[in-house]
Amino acid sequence: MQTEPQAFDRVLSSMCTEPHPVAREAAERFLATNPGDPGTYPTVSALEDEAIAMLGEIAGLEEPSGYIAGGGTEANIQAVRIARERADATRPNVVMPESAHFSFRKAADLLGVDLRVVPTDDRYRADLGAVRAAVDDDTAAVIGVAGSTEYGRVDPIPELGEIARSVDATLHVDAAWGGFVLPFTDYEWNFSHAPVDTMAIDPHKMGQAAVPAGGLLVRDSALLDELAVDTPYLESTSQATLTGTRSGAGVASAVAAMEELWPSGYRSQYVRSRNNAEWLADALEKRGYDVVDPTLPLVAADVPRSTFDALRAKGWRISRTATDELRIVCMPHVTREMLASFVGDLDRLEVR
Ligand code: 0PR
Repeated sequence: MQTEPQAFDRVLSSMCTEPHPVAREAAERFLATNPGDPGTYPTVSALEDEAIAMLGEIAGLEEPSGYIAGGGTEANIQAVRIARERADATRPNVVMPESAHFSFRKAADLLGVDLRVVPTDDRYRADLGAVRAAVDDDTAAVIGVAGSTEYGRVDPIPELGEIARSVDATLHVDAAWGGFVLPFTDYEWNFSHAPVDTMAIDPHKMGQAAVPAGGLLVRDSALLDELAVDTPYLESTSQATLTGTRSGAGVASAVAAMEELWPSGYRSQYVRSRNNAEWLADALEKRGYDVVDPTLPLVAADVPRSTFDALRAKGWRISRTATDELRIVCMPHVTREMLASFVGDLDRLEVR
C-alpha cells in the first residue's frame, strides 16, 4: 500500500497537517479504542475529559463541556442541532455569513432548518447590518466564523453575540481552523470575550493532532443534553455524539498534542506561520498580484487560472476560493523553503 506520494512537501491547500510526533505515537496506541463506549474503554474516555478541559482553556471556557468529534463538520452540525432543539419555532432558521463553511448546508439539510446567508463586508467579515436584518423570532442560531476557510478572517463575535441574544438564539463560533492560533492574537473570538454558546475547534487542523479529531465545546453541559439519546445496551446511559463508534486515536492524539504544545509550542508555530504568510503575501504583491491581506496565516491572491493550472501540474497542491483566487494555508508543515520554491516555480512560469 502506498502513502500519499507528496507527503506534505508540496501541500499548500490543506487545513490538516503532519501530526506532531507525540500525537502520532498516541494515535497508534489508541487505534483500537472507542470513546463512544466509556464503560468498556474507560482510559480513552478519561482522556476525552482531559481533551475537553484543555480545549476549554484554549477557548476561554470556565467549565468546559463537549466532546471530540470527527471534525469541524460534525461539530457544526451538532451545534445547529442544539440550537434547533432549544428553539421554540416550527420552522427555525440559522443566520450565517456567506464566508461560513459548507458544512452548515449539510446541517440545514439534515435538520430541516432554513439557512439565511448574509453578505460579508469589504473586509470579508459578517456584515452586522445584514445579520440584524436577517434574524427574527424563529432564529435558532447565529453563526460567526473565527478564521474563515477562504480568507482566514474573524467575524465581530461580541456584536454577533448581542444580536443572537436579542432574539434568544444561540451564538455558534466556528473556530475549527482558527482556534489554535487566535489565542495569540488580539481578536475577541472566544467564550470569555462574548456570549458564545457553542464552538467548533479542531485539534486535527492547527492543533497538530491526527485525523480525526474535531472539537465541539458548549458553554453549559445542559446544551449537550439537548443532543443526548438513551443507550439501553451500553454501560453508560446516554450518548450526545453524532457518530456511535469513534476514533480513540483522535482523542488520544489531541491530548498528546495539546499537552506538548499548549501554549508555547502553539505560540511559536503561530509566529512562524504568520511570518510565512506575510512573506508570501509580500512576494506575490511584488510580482503584481492582488493579494488579500493575511490577518491569520492564510493568503489569497488573484493568480490567473492558467498559472494556477501550471503550478498544479508541477505538483503543488493548491486550491481556489469561490471567486477564483489562489488560496494558500500556512500550516505547520509549510516552511519558508517550500514557499520560496513555490515562488521560484511561479517566476519560471510567468514570463510577463
Ligand atoms: N469550519 C471551517 C472554518 C473549515 O475551514 C472547515 C474545513 C470545516 C469547518 C470542516 O472541517 P472538517 O473538514 O474537519 O469537517 N475546511 C476546508 C475543508 O472543507 C479546508 C480546505 C479547503 C481544505 C480547501 C482543502 C482545500 O483544498 O476541508
